[in-house]
Amino acid sequence: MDMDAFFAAVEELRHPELRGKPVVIGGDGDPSKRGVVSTANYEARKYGIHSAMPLRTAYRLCPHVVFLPVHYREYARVSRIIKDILKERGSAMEDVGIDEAFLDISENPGSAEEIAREIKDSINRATGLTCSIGIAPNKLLAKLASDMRKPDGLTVIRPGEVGRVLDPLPVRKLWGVGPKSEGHLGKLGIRTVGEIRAAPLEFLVEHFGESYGRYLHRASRGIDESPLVTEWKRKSMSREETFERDILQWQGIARHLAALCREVAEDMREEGVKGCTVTVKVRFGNFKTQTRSLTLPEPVRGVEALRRAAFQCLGRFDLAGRPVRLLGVRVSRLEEA
Ligand code: TTP
Ligand code: MG
Repeated sequence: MDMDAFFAAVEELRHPELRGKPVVIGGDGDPSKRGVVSTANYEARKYGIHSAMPLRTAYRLCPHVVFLPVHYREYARVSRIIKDILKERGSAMEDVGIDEAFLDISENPGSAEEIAREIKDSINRATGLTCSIGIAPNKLLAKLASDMRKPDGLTVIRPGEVGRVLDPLPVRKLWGVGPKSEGHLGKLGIRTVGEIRAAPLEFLVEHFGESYGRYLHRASRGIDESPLVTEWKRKSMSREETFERDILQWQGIARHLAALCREVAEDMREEGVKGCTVTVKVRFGNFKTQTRSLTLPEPVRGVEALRRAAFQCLGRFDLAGRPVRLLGVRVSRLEEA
């Protein structure tokens, strides 16, 4: 499930007079100042305006766009309502970002399409907003499907249709293919998912390395066995911090991570627990959220061991050039100290 033009849609609810007008949400809403587009509504996208574009450029493309500042707390409030609706309707939910989640409905009775329709109705009744839902046998395909008929879409990819649906798509549509890989694939004459699928595994491994080459080989066939990551289970202790301003400098991130470790270690000491798994969560400036975990042979309890593990996790994020908006530390698999 992915909400449609999320920040803009929430603002349009708060300001009904905006309906039908091109709207851009970003920075403090002043296109003469520095800042980028968080999102544009579908009206504004007609002018070529999109997320991450400088506000100034958006203004140049369409001077009569209505610019509004980001009211993150309001969007987070609406997001919680939506996630609560989802959680009640599946056996597990993976929270991907402020406007996006995976829901496991494989154990639900009834048709998946009917469940999706009911979810769309409930979200719309509770918030006044529309979302797009993709139904598929795995996360990779469900994510693709959710994006295929935006806004207010509902798309099903059945196991037998994978080739027909995937083959014509540009490579960028595959999860994990960014602009860099797109360029690299393009130089090899590969522009569609079908063309990746036609490439031999050895060819992909030769050009993209063992791990990513194999990933492309599988993903182009719609194969994905990754489980839902239901983060922040209750049997854990965690602390997180959203920054006043996104942090770009590694030193700043490191300082906050160390402070969070101290707090979690203190919480653990007070509760008299220790735990084996340490997880670091990073939410980037674009609100996409990732976690990296480390499970140790011996449970950690002191701040020193926790910090070592957390920094090992931090080292596994690709932080270069990506502003960080939130940092979290969690210790799970708790037992009594
Ligand atoms: P998206 O789901 O990528 O975009 P969207 O919901 O605005 O539009 P769509 O209908 O295509 O799904 O992102 C969700 C919200 O996250 C978006 O409303 C604003 C925020 N965001 C940023 O702040 N910066 C970004 O670069 C992106 C991509 C999103
Ligand atoms: Mg969205």
